[in-house]
Amino acid sequence: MAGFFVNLKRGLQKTRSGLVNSLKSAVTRQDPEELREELEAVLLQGDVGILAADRLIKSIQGQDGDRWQLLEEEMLRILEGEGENGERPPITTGGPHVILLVGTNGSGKTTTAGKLASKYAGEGKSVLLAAADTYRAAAIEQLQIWGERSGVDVISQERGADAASVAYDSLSAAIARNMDVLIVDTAGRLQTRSNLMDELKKIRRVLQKQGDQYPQETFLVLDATIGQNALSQARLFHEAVELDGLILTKLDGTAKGGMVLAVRQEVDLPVRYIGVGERADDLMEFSPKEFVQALLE
Ligand SMILES: Nc1nc2c(ncn2[C@@H]2O[C@H](COP(=O)(O)OP(=O)(O)OP(=O)(O)O)[C@@H](O)[C@H]2O)c(=O)[nH]1
Ligand SMILES: [Mg+2]
Repeated sequence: MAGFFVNLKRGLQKTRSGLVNSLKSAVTRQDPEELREELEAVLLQGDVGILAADRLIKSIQGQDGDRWQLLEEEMLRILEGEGENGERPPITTGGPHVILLVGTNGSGKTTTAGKLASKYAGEGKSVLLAAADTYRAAAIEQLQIWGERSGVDVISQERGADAASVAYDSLSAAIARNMDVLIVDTAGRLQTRSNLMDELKKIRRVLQKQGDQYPQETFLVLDATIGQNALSQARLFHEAVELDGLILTKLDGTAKGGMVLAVRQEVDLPVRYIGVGERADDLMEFSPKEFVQALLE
């Protein structure tokens, strides 16, 4: 098995031994009412969410086939989504590909920025990091440590500087230096605080000033351990800054990895990466098929 898949399975270990083991026992129920009740209890316990749980239960109820297989197929359909699951814009050579990371406090933005920088640098791309979290000096240092590890420069200003100005300068630098990728880290903020959401809108606006294409991708970084709260976070951030996708972190730390299904079902945004640990290679490109396989097989 590829190292990637082993790592993914290891990252999902808690969910595998919590949710998946109970599911295995639930699907063996013969009485239809018992089957429904037990499936529902197990799925909700695993944070799969009402709507996705309903779909999964219906995919088995009254069907003849192998129940495990039916479940696997329906999970895949949920994760592949229906609407907005289009291709990601390719990283071209016509100017930097800008990735803007947003999210609530402690969701894993800075770590994800560092992991992404390391990933792209490892692929031979030229990468720049922007420290647009100017609230805490520690935030800038944290990003610099990630930058040093992968040989990536970090554009920053002093603590307290205007975050949008850091974003603007970083994009100018990325253009001037002919960089392939610019990753912008931002401060954690509550989705319900309108002044903080306005700051994010301003960051997007100043990036767009340098070209309509910027930022090519805005990702919400979501902590997978917060459960159904993630749904309202995703909706409000999407309203404010038009997200292109989600990054779910800390899946290694929860038995409730079913929330990946909940967000995919209830918020029409693709999951692009998942975080399954604190190391640089613990960020994985999300593939519905591999995810379902690593979970159920
Ligand atoms: N186990 C695990 N820990 C993670 C993962 N991603 C991030 N973390 C940890 O979560 C904590 C918070 O991560 P940060 O990257 O600092 O989060 P942030 O969103 O930048 O936080 P603020 O800037 O304060 O809003 C750190 O201890 C990270 O190491 C993950 O996928 N798995
Ligand atoms: Mg941070």
